[in-house]
Amino acid sequence: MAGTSTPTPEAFPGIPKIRFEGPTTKNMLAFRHYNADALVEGRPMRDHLRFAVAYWHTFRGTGSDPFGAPTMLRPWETHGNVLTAAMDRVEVAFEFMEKLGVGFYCFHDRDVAPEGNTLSESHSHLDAVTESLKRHQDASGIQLLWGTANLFSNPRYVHGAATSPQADVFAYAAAQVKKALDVTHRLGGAGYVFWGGREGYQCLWNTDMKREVDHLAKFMHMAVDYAKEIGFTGQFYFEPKPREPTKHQYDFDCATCINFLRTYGLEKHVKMNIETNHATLAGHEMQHELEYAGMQGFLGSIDANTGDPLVGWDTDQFPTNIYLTTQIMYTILKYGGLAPGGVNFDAKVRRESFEPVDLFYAHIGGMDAFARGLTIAAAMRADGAIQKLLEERYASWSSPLGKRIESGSETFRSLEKEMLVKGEADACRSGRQELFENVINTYF
Ligand code: XUL
Ligand code: CO
Repeated sequence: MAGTSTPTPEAFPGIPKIRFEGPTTKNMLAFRHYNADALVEGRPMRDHLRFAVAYWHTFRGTGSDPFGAPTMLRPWETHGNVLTAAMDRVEVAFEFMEKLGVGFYCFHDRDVAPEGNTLSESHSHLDAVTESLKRHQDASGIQLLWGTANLFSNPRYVHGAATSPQADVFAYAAAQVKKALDVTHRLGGAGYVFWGGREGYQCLWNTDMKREVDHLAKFMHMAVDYAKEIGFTGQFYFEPKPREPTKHQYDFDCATCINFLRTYGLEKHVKMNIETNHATLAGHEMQHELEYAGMQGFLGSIDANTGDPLVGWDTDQFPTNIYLTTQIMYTILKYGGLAPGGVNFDAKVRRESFEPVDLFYAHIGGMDAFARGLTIAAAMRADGAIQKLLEERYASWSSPLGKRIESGSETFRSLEKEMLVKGEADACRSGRQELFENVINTYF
């Protein structure tokens, strides 16, 4: 059990603490750009980025895919009692996170503790692992960015959880989320995420959509009420994803989610957790999703990853594209940052990268890509060239007519009168897309 097991040997022998060595280092187990203490816009990089490791991919990912068996070499994965394995894995996780130097992690209840034969056995497994997580958090200073519940793997959730056609499945999911909130609270979690694993449909003929979406809202209200009851003040997040595993998920994209939250009176309690690969599946750019959430006041946290342009599913690869991370960080800075959210690597090493050291390469690359994105975005903001071009494009809105329209003192009638006199609008000006893109490239 917990405190009584013999200490496990190092899981990553020979891998030292990862340090910032600067862009010219030859050491691939070092940061070239992520310098946690370096100030950007007056704040340390660590506070802008609030990096988190995703327990499910990094410590539970096996490398299996729809065509093949697990490939990951994880020497610490014992074949003993599942709870013992879960306890040992906590040691591995904290060794990894301490060596990497991240401040946060995220988990689903069932990633950290095995499901038991009954709900009460599952609860007690989770309690045991939670106490170990708590001890490791206290010893290392690493914090929980957010917790969540896995409401999609177990066959009971075949038709969804909060949107299941069966009331007792809804009730079971409620019991599971109640417990997940308890442990997130116990661990001082800064947030709690809802991602609708199977909250959607495969066939509209057998689906009462109105009823299902009403139930989802009821479920989230129960969570908000329970959080208040236990004094959990962490931020709730809704994570959009348009499809996969269902063909349509009710949390399709930011616009859909925000409409849902407002329709059901949840808008004061829930913000968005936005994931790059999910934006891609929705037919949006990540920057679009961030901008949409930001302009509506719903920007909360991000799941950092990327898809593959030639593979159609949610491949959740580590982000290495600096253009992408620059777009992300530019928009995040524009809307005042992420805290209490952060940058959670909801990303997995690819099936072919099966050695433990690959977990380090993957996270180091992702962290450096975000650090680069952050510094480039800050340079763009300091310089102001893009902002100036943008202001020029909208300059007519600062003219007397533009100001009168924006302030609400014009009507269709008054505008018709004005245009009948003028006869034609001023000549349109070029959008200068290539110029914008060229200016952006000057920062790289
Ligand atoms: C699935 C996904 C989830 C959520 C948390 O695509 O992104 O792991 O981030 O449930
Ligand atoms: Co995610």
